[in-house]
Amino acid sequence: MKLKPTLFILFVCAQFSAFAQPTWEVGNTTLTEYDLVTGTQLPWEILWGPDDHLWMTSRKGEVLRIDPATGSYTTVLQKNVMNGGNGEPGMLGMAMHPEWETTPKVYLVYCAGTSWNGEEYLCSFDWDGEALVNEEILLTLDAGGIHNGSRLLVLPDNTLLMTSGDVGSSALSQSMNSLQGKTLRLNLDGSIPEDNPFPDSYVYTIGNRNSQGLALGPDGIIYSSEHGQNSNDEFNIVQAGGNYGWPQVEGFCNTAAEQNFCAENDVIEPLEAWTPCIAVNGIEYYNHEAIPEWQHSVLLSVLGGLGGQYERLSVLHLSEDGLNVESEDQFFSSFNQRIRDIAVNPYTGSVYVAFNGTSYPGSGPNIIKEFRNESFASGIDQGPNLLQTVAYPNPADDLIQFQWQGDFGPLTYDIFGFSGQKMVSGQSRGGIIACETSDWPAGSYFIVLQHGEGSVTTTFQVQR
Ligand SMILES: [Ca+2]
Ligand SMILES: [Ca+2]
Ligand SMILES: [Ca+2]
Repeated sequence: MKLKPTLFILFVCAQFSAFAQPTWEVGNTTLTEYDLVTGTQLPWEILWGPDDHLWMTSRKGEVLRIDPATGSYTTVLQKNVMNGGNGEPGMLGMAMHPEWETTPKVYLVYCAGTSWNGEEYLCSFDWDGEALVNEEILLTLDAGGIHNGSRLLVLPDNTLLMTSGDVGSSALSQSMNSLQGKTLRLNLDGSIPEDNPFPDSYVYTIGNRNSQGLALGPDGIIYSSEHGQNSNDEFNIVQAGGNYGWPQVEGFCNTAAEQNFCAENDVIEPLEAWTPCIAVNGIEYYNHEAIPEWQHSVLLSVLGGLGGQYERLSVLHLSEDGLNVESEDQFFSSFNQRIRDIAVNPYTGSVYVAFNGTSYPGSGPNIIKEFRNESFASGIDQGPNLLQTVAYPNPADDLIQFQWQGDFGPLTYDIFGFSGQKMVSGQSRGGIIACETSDWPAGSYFIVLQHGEGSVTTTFQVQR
C-alpha cells in the first residue's frame, strides 16, 4: 500500500517542475532557466567539447564530463591540488585539441604542492573514452596562494595561449626572466612557436597581473579579462609582444606617472576598466542566432568583488570591427552568486553559467545553469535523427561533402561555425551536398540538415 502515495508524489513533482521553470526576458527573446548540474564543487572552467559534451574543471581537483541533455556526468580525472582547492590555486583552465577525431587530447592547468607553495603545471592528457590518462607536463611555473591565472585558449593556428598570474609578486610581470604575470604561447606539443614575439621564449604578452578570461572573437581578435588590485579590472585585446602595464599602470594611462611609463613602454590600454573591482572572469564571444540581442558581444562572468556586491553576467556589446565596447548590459545579479565561467551550446545557442557560491574565494556545492531560448532550440534540436550523415574528408582543406542514406525528399541545410555564425545555406534533393570551404577560417563547424520529420546535425573540421 506504500506504492500509491509514492507514485502520486512523483507525478506531482514532475508536473510542478514542468510548470515552474523561471524565465528571463532579453529584449524580445525569452530564456528559460534550467538547473543542469547541481552539487558540483567550485566549477572553474566549463566548455563545450568537440564530443558534444559539456566539460568542467572543479578547482577542488576534478574534471567532469557532462551530458548536456540530462546533466548526468562522470568524473574523468582526479588530482590532489594545492590546499585542496580552498583558495585561488587548484584545477583551473582547460582546452581541447582542435583535431579531436585523431588527437583527443585535453589540456589542463593545475596547482600542486603543500600548503600555499608549489608548482603550477600545464599538462596534456589523452581521452581514452572513459578517463583522462597519460599525463604529460608541458610547462612548470610557480604557484602561489594568490594570482595563478590561468585560462587556456587554442588559436586558429593550432597554438595554445595560457594566462599566468604574478603569484602576488608584481615585479615579475615586467620581467622577461619570469613566466609569471604574462600571456604565454606554446605549440600543442609544448614547444615554443617559431613566430613568438620574443625569440626562444614562451612569452606572448607582459605586464599582466592575473588574467582569468580568454576568448576568440571575430577576425581572429583575442579578448582577455584581467583582475585589478582594488581598482581597474580590465577587458583587453591580446596582441603579440604587448605590454599591458602592470604594476606601473592600472587601467588606462591616466596619471602623470602612468603616462610617462606608457609612452616609454608602448603600453596597450584596456578597452574597458571597472573601478572599484568587480572581479572579472571567464569570457565567451557570443554570435548565435538563438539570442539575437546578444549577437556580436562578449559574455563576461563577474564574481562580484571581495565584498560580493557586483555579481552578474555582463554582456559587452562590441563595435562592428570588434575593437571597442559600445555598451554593457547586466543579467542574473539577483542570484547573488559569484559567476565564474560560461559556455555556449553551438547548436541551440544556450548559455551555460557556472556559479561559485556567495563569498570570496568561493564555496560549494554549486550549480551549473542553462539559459535556453526554447522557441529556437525546439526548431533545431529535436525531432528524430533519421539521417545517418557522413562528412568527408574530415578535416577538410577545401571541398567538403556530406552524404546520407534514405529518401527523405527535399532538404534544406545550414552550416554554422562554432561561435554561431552562419557560413552557408542551401537546398538539396539528392543524397549528397558539396561545399567549398577554402575561404573559411580553420576551426570546427557543423551542418544542420532539416528534413520533413526533423533535423540532424554533424560536426566537422576545416584546417588550413
Ligand atoms: Ca568557458
Ligand atoms: Ca593593464
Ligand atoms: Ca590608470
